Amino acid sequence: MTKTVLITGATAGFGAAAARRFVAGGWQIIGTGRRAERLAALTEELGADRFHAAAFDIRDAAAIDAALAALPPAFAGVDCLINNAGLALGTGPAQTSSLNEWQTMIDTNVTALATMTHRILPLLVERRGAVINLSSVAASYPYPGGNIYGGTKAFVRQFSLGLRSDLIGTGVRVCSIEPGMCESEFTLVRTGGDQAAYDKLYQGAHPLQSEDIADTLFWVATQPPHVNINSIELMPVNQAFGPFLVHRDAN
Ligand code: 8X3
Repeated sequence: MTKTVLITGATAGFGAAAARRFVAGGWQIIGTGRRAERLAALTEELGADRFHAAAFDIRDAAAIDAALAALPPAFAGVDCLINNAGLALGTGPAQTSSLNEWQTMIDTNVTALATMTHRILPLLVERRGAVINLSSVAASYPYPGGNIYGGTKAFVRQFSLGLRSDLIGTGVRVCSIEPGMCESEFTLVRTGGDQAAYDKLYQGAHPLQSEDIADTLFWVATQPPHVNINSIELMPVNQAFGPFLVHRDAN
């Protein structure tokens, strides 16, 4: 039987690359996102028999319910949930950050991810499926400007590990994927569309690409049923860890 993966945030970056990778691997996709025209383009590219587009804002719990209720019978079962939708907003220090931006990150990266997981878990238990959550290296390693973003990703990592405990005996697998620097629209969103900052960040860094993450997601999803990959951290070779910050007073 063809397996079905539900990918949130399928309109760009990791989500779109994962949709392509899973279709290439013989799966069918339920792809969610806000931008209906991008989902329509993916449907055109991948075929309506392989890619079912569900356009809604992941922060709207009623819209999640409506989209799930409207799934065509061929897409009604879910073998794998990839909670990819998420974002970072801003790179400045906490003390000058926008509270609205903090709230948007919490609503998307934490509340919406929890809501979607809560809705899909019963389906995954039926099929002994899998949840793969997109966390970040920012979950484990703090850096200046990471503040709320890192906090939301730490939630995703810890929530994933907690799900493992609760789901024991169901056959449902859970993994937290924790990428470092990856070249994608993520950075344009984070910098408010600053193309110069985007170019500078990646220059000479040979960052991860969305296809690298998509390959990792597919590998995790296709492990034998008795194997659970708890978490994976991956970074470009040119990104590593720095020293602790030390502030020295003038006197
Ligand atoms: C973001 C990865 O390296 O920019 O999730 O913190 S990094």
